[in-house]
Amino acid sequence: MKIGTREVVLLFGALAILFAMFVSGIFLFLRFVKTAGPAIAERGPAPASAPAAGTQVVSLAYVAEGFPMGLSAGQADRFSLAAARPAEIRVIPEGDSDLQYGELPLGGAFYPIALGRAGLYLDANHNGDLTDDRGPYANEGSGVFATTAEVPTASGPYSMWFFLSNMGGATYYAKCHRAGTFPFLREYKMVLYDAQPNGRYDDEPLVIDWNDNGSVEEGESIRVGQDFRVGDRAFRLASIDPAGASGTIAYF
Ligand SMILES: [Ca+2]
Ligand SMILES: [Ca+2]
Ligand SMILES: [Ca+2]
Repeated sequence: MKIGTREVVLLFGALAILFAMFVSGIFLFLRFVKTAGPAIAERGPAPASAPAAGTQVVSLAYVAEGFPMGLSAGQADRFSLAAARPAEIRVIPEGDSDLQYGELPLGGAFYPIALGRAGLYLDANHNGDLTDDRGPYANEGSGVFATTAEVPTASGPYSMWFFLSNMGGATYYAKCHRAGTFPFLREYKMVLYDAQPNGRYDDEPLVIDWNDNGSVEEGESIRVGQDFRVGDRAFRLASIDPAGASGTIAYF
C-alpha cells in the first residue's frame, strides 16, 4: 500500500490532537491539585487556645486557713462523748484520767478522741495510745471547749475548728480548703471547701471565680456531672477526688 502525502498529513494531525489533549489533561490535573491544597490545610490542627476534646486533671493544693470566696461553713453531724473508756484505748495521759471519749468522723474514718482538763487528745495514728500523737489541743474558745486541730488523715492534713455544741455532743467545721487554677484562655481561681464537713470533697461544688472578684456568685459553683461553658467551648466537671487533691474536667 502506498502512503501518500495526504495520509502523512492526516497521521501527524491526529498525533498533534492526541498530544494537545494529553498536555491539557496534565494542566487540568495540576490545576485540580493546586485548588485542593488549601482545603486540606484548613482542616489542620485547631488553634492553641482551643484544646482538643479530652480530659484534663487540675490540681488543688491544701490551704490550712481562710474562708475562700466568702463561703460559709456548715457544722459536721454532732457525735457524742462518754465517760466509758473504749476497749481500744490502752494508754491515757497521766494526771488527766477524767476523760470523755468519742470518735471523730472524718473522710470515711473514725479517729478516737478524748477530752480532758489539758484539752483534746486525738489518737491520729490509731494505736490506742493517746500520748504519742500531736496535742493535747488546749481550749481556745470562749465557751465550754473549742480548739483548732489539724488531723493528719491518710490523704493529707485537715484543719478543723472542733467544739462542744450547745445542742450537746461535739462537732466541727473545716478551717482548711483546697485551691488551684483552671487554665483556659487565662487562669481562673478555683477553690474547694468542705462546707458539709465530713472530710470529703467529692460531695462539694468546685467554685471557679469567673469574674475574678474573690466571691462566689451564681454560675460559679459547679457540681460533679455539671456542664459549663467558657467562651464557645463546653466543659463538664467529670469528677472530684474525695480527698480534694484534684478535679477532672472533660473538654468537648
Ligand atoms: Ca496514738
Ligand atoms: Ca463534704
Ligand atoms: Ca466571682
